[in-house]
Amino acid sequence: MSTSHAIRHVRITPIAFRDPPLLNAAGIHEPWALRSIIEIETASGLVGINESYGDLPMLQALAKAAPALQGLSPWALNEMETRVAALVTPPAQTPSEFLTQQVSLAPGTHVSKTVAKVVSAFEVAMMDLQGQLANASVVDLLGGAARDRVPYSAYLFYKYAEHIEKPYAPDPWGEALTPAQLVAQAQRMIEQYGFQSIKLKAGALLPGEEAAGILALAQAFPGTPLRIDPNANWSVTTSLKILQQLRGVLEYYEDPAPGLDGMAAVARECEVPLATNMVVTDFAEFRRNADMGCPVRIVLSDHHYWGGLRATQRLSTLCRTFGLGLSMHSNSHLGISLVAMTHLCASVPLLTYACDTHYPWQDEEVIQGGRLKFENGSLRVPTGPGLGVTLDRTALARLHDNYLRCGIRNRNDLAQMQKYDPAFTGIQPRY
Ligand code: GKR
Ligand code: MG
Repeated sequence: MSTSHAIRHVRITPIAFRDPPLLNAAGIHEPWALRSIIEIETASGLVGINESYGDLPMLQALAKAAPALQGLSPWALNEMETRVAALVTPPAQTPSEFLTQQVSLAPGTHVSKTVAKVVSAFEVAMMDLQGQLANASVVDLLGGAARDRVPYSAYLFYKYAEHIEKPYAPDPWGEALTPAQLVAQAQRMIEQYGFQSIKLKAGALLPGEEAAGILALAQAFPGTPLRIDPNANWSVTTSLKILQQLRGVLEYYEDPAPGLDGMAAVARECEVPLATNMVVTDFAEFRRNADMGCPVRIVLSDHHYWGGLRATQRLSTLCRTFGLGLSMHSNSHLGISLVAMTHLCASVPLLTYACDTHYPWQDEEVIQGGRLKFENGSLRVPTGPGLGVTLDRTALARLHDNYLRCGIRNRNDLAQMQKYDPAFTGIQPRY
């Protein structure tokens, strides 16, 4: 390859965008969600882009790792991984740090995943460059499309009508704290996006209220696959009690109880498959699940912390070998992440369920052309070179300005909830 395509510059721009007051096991979303936009530029002036986490430790890790790319060919992904690992491998964690992270809902803050997260952040931008060089889309670089569109699910949240701080006008979704409000939220989301399956983020209200929410959805949307995800905020006993109430209604049961041992205890009494983005989050944990006879039957992957698109393809092969299902987890994100995920999901033959996405909860965008359009709940795989999307520089500047002014530097759903309820401890499992 001509050296003119060697990487000569890496730009990381932190951004913030409006995020509604969504409730979860850890607390509540802050008014602004953070991400980083990665731009990798070659000496020839091509720019590969990507989107990743925007919390301070991630920004620091990206900055520390950026020199690893200097002079590298955009094709040299393996060399990039070796260099990144040498630069950013974190020190071993104390047992208490490790435990805190096991229950964290924001995988972007997991120190143990620093290398995987940085590799992923650079890999996607380098593949965007590769695509521009080869005039091929990322899905083709990944081996070609197994499907031309990727299905997503309606990701429902209990929520307040507005943030306590009121930094901008309330979002159009309104309050959702009762079964009727939840059904209205689902109706609105499905009408707008055409989703054909529904996930409820639980672990926020009393478990019985959340079970009532699922039962109301089952009645309102007969035949639509339903999932519930309390993010390990229920004990094994509570998980099993709620399972009884939801018998015959769930497509899968996502992270009801804490830890792989907790999940295994639930699995012994449960005919519904268990899914996770909390206890199988890397290859070592995959092995532990396999050693235990696979109590978790569905892995909800996320290329942002599994080590990238190619690593997730390896995970998909493993899932096939062990007879496990595979789908995708999400966090608050914009279109570049959604498009990268869509290329990836189009490339894996094994994609057993519609993927999660927070996209309907966002109303801003950083790519040219604005918000991406879903058709019947699915997103078409872009066909242009690389990711097939480009940065809207005016929007990038505006979202960076949000970041500079919002004052948030690390996502903290617990501290945010304590503004509403100073007695809230966030200790899990709460029920
Ligand atoms: O956005 O509140 C949220 C979710 O709870 C998110 O943080 C989780 O990581 O969506 C995720 C999940 O499925 O656990
Ligand atoms: Mg989950």
